[in-house]
Amino acid sequence: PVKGPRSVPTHERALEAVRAPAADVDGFVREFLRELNFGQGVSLARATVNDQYLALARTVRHYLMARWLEAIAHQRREPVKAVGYLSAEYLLGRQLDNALLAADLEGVVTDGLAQCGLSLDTLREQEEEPGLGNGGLGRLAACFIDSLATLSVPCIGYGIRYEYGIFRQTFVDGRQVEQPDTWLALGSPWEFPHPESSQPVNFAGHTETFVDDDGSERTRWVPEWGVIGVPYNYMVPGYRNGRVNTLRLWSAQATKAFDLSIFNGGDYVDAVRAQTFAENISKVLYPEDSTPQGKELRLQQQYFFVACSLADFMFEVLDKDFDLTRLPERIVFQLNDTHPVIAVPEMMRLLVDVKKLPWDQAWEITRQCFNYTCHTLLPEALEVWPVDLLRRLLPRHYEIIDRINAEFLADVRARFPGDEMMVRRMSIISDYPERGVRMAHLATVASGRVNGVAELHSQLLRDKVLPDFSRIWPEKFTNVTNGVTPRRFLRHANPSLSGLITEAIGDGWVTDLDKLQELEPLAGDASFRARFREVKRANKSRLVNLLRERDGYELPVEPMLDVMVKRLHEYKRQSLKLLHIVTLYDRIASGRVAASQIQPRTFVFGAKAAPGYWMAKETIHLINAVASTVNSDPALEGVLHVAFPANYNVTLAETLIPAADLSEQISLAGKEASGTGNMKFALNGALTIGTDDGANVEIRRLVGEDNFFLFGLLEPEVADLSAQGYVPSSFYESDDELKRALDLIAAGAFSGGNPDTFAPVVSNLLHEDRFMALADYRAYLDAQARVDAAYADQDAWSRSAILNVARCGFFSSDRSMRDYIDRIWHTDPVS
Ligand code: F58
Repeated sequence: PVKGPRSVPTHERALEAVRAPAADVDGFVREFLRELNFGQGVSLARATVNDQYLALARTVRHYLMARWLEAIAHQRREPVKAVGYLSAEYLLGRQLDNALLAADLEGVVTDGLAQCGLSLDTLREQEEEPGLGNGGLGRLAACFIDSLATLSVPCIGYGIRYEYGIFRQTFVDGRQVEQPDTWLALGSPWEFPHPESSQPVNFAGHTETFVDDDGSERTRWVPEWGVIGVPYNYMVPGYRNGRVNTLRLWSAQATKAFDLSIFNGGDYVDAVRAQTFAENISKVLYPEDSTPQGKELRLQQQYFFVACSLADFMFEVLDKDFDLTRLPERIVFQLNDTHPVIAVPEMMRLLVDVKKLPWDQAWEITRQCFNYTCHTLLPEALEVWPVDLLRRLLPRHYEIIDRINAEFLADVRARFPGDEMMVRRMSIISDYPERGVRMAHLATVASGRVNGVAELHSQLLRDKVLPDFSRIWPEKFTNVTNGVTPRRFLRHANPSLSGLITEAIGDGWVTDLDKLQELEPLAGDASFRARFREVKRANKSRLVNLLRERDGYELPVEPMLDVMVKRLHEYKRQSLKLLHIVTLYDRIASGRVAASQIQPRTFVFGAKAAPGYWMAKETIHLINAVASTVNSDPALEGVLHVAFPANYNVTLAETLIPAADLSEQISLAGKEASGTGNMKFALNGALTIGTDDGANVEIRRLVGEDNFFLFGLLEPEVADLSAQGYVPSSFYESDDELKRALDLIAAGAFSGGNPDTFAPVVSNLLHEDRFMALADYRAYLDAQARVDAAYADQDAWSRSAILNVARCGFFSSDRSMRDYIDRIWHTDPVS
């Protein structure tokens, strides 16, 4: 990489006082027009909406720039410990409004744009959200970096700048069709490329031993090929506290040396092909959710971004000659699931091979620098890399892993002599079904702390996923319940409710969400309840407008709005939700219940299926089929409606969640690690119907059981039923309504009479039903009947909804971050 000189002559330094433009309307307009003219190169009269948006984004950046540069300089100067958040995904959502909110500029910008004859509402719609994540895990990372900046904790988020983020979902004849997400196409005003800080990353080749100058035997890696990682920096502004942290995302580029040699050989076509090959590494986000992809490109991505990130922190952020034995005083890396775990052998390689530290000392340092968060309970979601692949792509790393494992197993044998079964169970390298590296074991061995993401999950992690590890190292395991940022998901997403809350208790809640408790007495105030209902109504009209503009869709919102939005996965049980809807449909269609006796509802689904997850895609097709049948039946008009807007993403969530009355959190107990959508809904005043799973457990405990609709098997009951041998068809046989619902689908009632269309879905439920939807069906319908009864009393419902808001302060990601700091990181904020 080209490393330009960095130092600036002193006389110039004195001139370089970075000053934000004046934060008033005139100051803004001047800066905005300057950006439009000189940055974008157009006059106001000729500017397209995209020109205007880009100029606006750049103008807003200027207001944050001084603080950002200050934070970066401080990081170099002062010996403070930073958090290095290592995550393959950041599901950021739109940046403009977040920046305006953090910098308190919304008023000035609205007025300034109006002076130019422009509207902020139009410009904000121009932004393509960076969808650099799949779902909960990626969104959590985005919430966490927001909270750390707001808490003034120094943090660098490290990740990948995917050229294509999560696919854009469309429906063709009710089936999901994926389109590439071209989020960079119209310009990316929020990023700052820094090619001068590029990092080389190597792959493949072999290792060899040699005798060093000091006579010691050492190993070196002779790689076969390499790429360059170019960092792109993003601002992560704290909420009105003057702190701006950095998110650094890496983009892969071909090395000059690599293609020059081929160019010189005269083969232009091959040279360009080499470039494409290198740049493929950061081309696209893997859209798999819950089950990892064992593909080589995925391992390349993982190693690519952690190699760049470690070198960046150790040799760029810190001085080149920094005493690395003191590294743990300056950084703590958090491994967001196993995707970045290859960082562990990489750090060992840097310390032992490059910096020539003794192995034991390097291991001591490494163990102090890493902690690991697990986000799953599904065994198939635990990453295992085939030994052959890992050894071919990263031969030196494989050797290092092998040695870590050998030393670890020696330790296990010393503690439990003769227990070879235990040794096998715990080994980082498994023998069966093929030789593979169990990344969760490597992460656990190398980390100071291992945490789950909700109380129940952390307990199951200890007892069921990593039981041997928690037995030998009980103190290593801890819980940090997830949280969501109140800035994006309440203050920004729900301005009406925010206004009402602020009027009642002041605006301190935005950074201290526990303050919402002060709303509790107002749940008993009839006029407050009426205003709260008014807010819901306004949020529903906002949603209607959005869907009309976005999709040309007319959403009926008079009825209760019942929402299930999350990735499509069998364990989350969208099929159970469908069985409820089909049963209501059948009750009316068969005349068992008069339409007038049904509590009217609008059901909204939002869900992407992994492109290769066949059953999930069939379920999407079925949801759309049920929607079109239900919505075109005149007898159901004003009674039942099913909407499935395509391409659910962060932006849609921001309008959808504040409008919801009922939040569907219906995974099989013991399968959803935490959930975070559940928190967003409760915080926005929706009541939850949910199982005793993930963070639902804590939500219910906090909001009170009267304000939460619990149903379904408990986790130990699931385990028992499984052990007995679960027979889904027995539930079908013994519940007439369930039988009718499944028979209707099977008979083709939603597929134009064609019984084949959904036969696989029905057959899967009837004969396999891995996630026990049929076992929970009756309990679910009963709970839905309780929902109907409760909703009939609007005033009592509002009371419960307000109590949900008042009691959910715990679910702020600020609190999660404080927990990480206290239990895991031991870092301090900077003043
Ligand atoms: C999610 N995991 C959990 N994984 O399912 C959810 O319960 C939890 O609330 C959330 O993490 C945050 O802790 C999740 O989103 C992924 O998307 C991975 C992407 C890469 C492949 C494996 C799944």
